[in-house]
Amino acid sequence: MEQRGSYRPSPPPAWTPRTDPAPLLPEARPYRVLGTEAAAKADPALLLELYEQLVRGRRYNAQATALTKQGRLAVYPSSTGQEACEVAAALALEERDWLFPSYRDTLAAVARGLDPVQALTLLRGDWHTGYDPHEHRVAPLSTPLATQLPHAVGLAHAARLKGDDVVALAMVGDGGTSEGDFHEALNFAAVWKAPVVFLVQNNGFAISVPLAKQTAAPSLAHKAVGYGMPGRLVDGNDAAAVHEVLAEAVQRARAGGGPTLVEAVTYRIEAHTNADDATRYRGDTEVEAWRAHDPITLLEGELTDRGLLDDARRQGARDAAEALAADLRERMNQDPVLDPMDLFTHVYAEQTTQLREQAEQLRAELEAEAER
Ligand SMILES: Cc1ncc(C[n+]2csc(CCOP(=O)(O)OP(=O)(O)O)c2C)c(N)n1
Ligand SMILES: [Mg+2]
Repeated sequence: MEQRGSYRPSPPPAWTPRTDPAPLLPEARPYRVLGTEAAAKADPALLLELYEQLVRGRRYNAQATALTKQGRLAVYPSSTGQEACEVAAALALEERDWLFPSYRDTLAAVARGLDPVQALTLLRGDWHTGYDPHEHRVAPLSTPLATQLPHAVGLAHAARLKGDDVVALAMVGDGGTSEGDFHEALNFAAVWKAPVVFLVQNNGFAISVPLAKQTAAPSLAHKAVGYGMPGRLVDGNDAAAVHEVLAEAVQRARAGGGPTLVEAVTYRIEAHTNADDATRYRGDTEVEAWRAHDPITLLEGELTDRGLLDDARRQGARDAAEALAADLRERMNQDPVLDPMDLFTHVYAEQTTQLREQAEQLRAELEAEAER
């Protein structure tokens, strides 16, 4: 900087250069693998596994949506169109790692091995989480936006302090990035170099609110730079690309390199949930354009092109998906046996006075009803 005159004020005394932002910047365009040179290097076994899981996932979404219409499921936030993110997130982790899903990420939990019916307990309104989070290391599906993120950071940081080789992958929506919890989680993850990966599924909407009304950032991946972690921008419908980017981020976290923020650009094909009418805030043209960029079609094209997918294998994937749907249908059609008093257990280690009073009130009402 050019000096003026003879006056020489000193620079700010405590300032030292910090992180160079350039290496943290995300790609200018969503990273893609399918149909590019990079796809030729991808492991055929992995591509086939991704494909089979995508087909199963799409069928699971359709079946769960049908169950809402039959009154067997209270609500289902479908991830149709977003299956590549769901499946890649599950497959990028080792068994010992932890997944922190949001309410839209049932599929990721199922792809990680969770019982398909147990995964729907919360959305059925039956019980608390409905599964043992420790069994498959899947945290409860989180309905309050972004609250799963500080939990993921806490678990990852604690694991690092204990010397456990564990990475946490936390999933959040584009709308969730406006929450204070998002900021707090990313800030401390970076300061502590916690082994955590943040996957933002930018599906265009937070219910009816489009991304343009959500943020003025150049991209959601750019937010990473402000926290001092790398941001990655990936085509969220390209299963091979999402898997590659997440696997790299997981590896980086495991090696002590700290967190990464991944923005996967995708689209919510269905309405927000069965309780929402998406035609009130978006047009068919947009939906059709995304249908033409379907995650299953994209991967099927690559596999067929490379001679990796024959008719028998394709049929096998469809049959497995049908079997999953049939099992889901059958078990979800059985009436659950529930004790309303369970509402009050597993809330606090020590019951509060208010909860005790409410429990007594409910018990009295249930007894009175039974006598009638
Ligand atoms: C803390 C909090 N505020 C508001 C809501 C109500 N709410 C439920 S879903 C949703 C939209 C979230 O959109 P996004 O994060 O993009 O996820 P998507 O549903 O698209 O997967 C809102 C505002 C909530 N669940 N939690
Ligand atoms: Mg969204």
